[in-house]
Amino acid sequence: MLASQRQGRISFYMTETGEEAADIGSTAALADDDMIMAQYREQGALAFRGFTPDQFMNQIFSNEQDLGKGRQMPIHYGSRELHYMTVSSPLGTQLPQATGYAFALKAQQKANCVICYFGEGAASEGDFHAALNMAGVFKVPVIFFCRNNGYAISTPAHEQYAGDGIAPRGIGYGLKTIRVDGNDVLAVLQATQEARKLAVEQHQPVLIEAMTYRLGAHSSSDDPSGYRNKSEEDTWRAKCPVLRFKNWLIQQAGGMKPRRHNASNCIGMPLWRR
Ligand SMILES: Cc1ncc(C[n+]2csc(CCOP(=O)(O)OP(=O)(O)O)c2C)c(N)n1
Repeated sequence: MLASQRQGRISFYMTETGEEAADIGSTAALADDDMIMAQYREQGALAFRGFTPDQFMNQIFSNEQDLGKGRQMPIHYGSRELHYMTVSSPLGTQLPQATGYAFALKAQQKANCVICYFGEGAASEGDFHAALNMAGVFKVPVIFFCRNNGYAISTPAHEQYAGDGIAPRGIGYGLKTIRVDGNDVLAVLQATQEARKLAVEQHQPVLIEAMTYRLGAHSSSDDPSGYRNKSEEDTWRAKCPVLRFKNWLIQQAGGMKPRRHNASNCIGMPLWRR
């Protein structure tokens, strides 16, 4: 899809390289009819729910089979059938919407929850604070899932906030809060299973902060070599969640020695470095 953008076939694209464990591991902990309110970098969650490669293509090419009928920019996916709210561009809008949706689930006495994905950059929006405060006060079944991937486009996390990340804000608003290694798919799965129990069985809103790294560019309009160096990227490439899970599976099978990950065998190597 990124190659299609480079060939001029589509206008825009965004990858989630390096963050696959965060959204896929968390969505795997949910019921199929729990609502997903995504930011834009969670196509793994949608794929996990069963959105097909053809459906992704239909959306990014804005053709007549696109569920949004070509009204949205590429990557603004949505599926009523798969309980995936259509992505909207203004940062943070999904956060208070998630609280409201969860409020309705509670009012209707449904045994479901909402998961709301967002980045650490979006957590600087006022909507983040309104959403968490209302969720804490009304005790609604929502899981706020922060992908702390180190950057908001070119702004590094240490310029985004002066405190200790996003997790302490959950405690401040009276939410159960979990910080997890976002590159460990099994840890994310377990954390979200616990969060779902709290949300659905006790109407306890939960904040999960998954620590991860955006290995790719922000979008097809971005070139990260302008604001970070290759050695930093390589440090995180070695913690690639896909390779970690692969090595774990091999170990479970009592098989080959796990391989270290390096730039030459990277899955999803960014195009601008090829
Ligand atoms: C209200 C608003 N302000 C600014 C933007 C431009 N913008 C789009 S994505 C982005 C960075 C968001 O970073 P983060 O929430 O950390 O998510 P990530 O891209 O790292 O996954 C910005 C500033 C926007 N879409 N909406």
